[in-house]
Amino acid sequence: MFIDRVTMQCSAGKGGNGVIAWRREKYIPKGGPAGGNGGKGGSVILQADQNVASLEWFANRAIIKAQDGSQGMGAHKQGKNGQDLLLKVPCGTLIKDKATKEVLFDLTLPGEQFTLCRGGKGGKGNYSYRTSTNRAPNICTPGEPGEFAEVELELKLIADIGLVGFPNAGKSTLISTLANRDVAIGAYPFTTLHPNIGNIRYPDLKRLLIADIPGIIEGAHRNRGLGLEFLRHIERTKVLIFARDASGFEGRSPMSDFTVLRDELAQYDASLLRRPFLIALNKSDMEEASLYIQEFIDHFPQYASHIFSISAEYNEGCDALKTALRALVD
Ligand SMILES: Nc1nc2c(ncn2[C@@H]2O[C@H](COP(=O)(O)OP(=O)(O)OP(=O)(O)O)[C@@H](O)[C@H]2O)c(=O)[nH]1
Ligand SMILES: [Mg+2]
Repeated sequence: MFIDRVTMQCSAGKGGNGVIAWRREKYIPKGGPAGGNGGKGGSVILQADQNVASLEWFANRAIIKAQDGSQGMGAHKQGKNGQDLLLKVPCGTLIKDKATKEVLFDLTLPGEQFTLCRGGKGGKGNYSYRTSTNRAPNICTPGEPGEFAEVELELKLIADIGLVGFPNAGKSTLISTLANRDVAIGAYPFTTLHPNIGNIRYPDLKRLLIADIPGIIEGAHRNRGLGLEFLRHIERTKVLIFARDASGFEGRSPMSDFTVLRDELAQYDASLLRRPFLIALNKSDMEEASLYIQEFIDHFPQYASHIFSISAEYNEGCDALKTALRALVD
C-alpha cells in the first residue's frame, strides 16, 4: 500500500533511575557509596532511506516508543542505555507538528537523520554524590522522562520529472519504457491508484527520477477521480511531462484534454504552469493518431518545440523524449 500521510505519537525511553547502594567487602567496614547512575533512555530517530517507498509502516500504529534506560547497579556500575529506535522513511518526508502544522524538518537526502524525541537522562546514584564532606550520601535521583511528540509525516516525493495526464493516456506504459519499471498497465482508466517512481538511466550513468502521478480528470479539484491530493508529489519536480492519448480514445480530443489538464493543475497551484514541460502525444502507432497529432501541433504552434510524438508501447520516439528531458533538467 502506498501511504503518503500519517500521524503518529512517539515517545523516547525514560532514563534509568540512579540507585543507593553501599560497598560491601570483607574486611572493609563502612565501604562507602556504590550506587550507579541510570542508563540514558533510547531516542526516536527518523532516517531518510531510498529503499523505503511509502509511510505504510506507520499506518495504524499505536504509540511508538523507544527503550527505557536500565537503573543503576551496585559497585557504581551504570545501568544500560536504552536502544535508540531508528525509523526509516522515504526521502522527501516532511515532519510536521501535528497541532501547529509547523514543519520541523524535511528529510530529503538518503541517510539524513532527525532526532524526533530525545531519550531521558539517567538519574544519579549515590556514588555520584560523594564529596569530601559527605562520604556516605544517602540520595539518588530518578531518571528523566523521555520526550514525547505528536507529529504528522507527509511524503512529498523528490523526483526530477513529474508525469501527468488523464487516465489511460499511457503514463504507466511510458514509465515502464523510459525507466524499465514493472508497473501495472491496463486498458482501462484508474489502473494506477498511487504514484509510481522510476529511474531513467543515461549512458553516462546519470539518472533522473520520474514520478507517474495518476488519477487526474476533469473536476479533480472538486475531488473527482483521485482528486488533486497526489499533485503535491510534483511540487518538487523540475520538469513536467503532459502525457496525452493521441488516438482519440473515447472520443476525447487531445486539445481539450490538454487545456483541462492544465486548468486542473492550476487549481492546485498556478505556479505549476510555469514549470518547464514537454508534451508526449502517445499511441502514435495507432491509425487515428497522426491526424490528431497534426491537429494538435496546428492548434498549439507556440508549443511546437515541446511536442513529442511517441509510442510508449512500441518504444518509438521515446529516446528523443529522453534526451530532451535530460536537456531540460540540466
Ligand atoms: N497502441 C498503444 N497503446 C498504448 C500505448 N501506450 C499505452 N497503451 C495502452 O493504453 C492503455 C493504458 O495504458 P496505461 O499505461 O495503463 O495508462 P495510464 O495512463 O497509466 O492509465 P491509469 O493508470 O489508468 O491512469 C493500456 O492498454 C496500454 O497497453 C501506445 O503507445 N500504443
Ligand atoms: Mg497507470
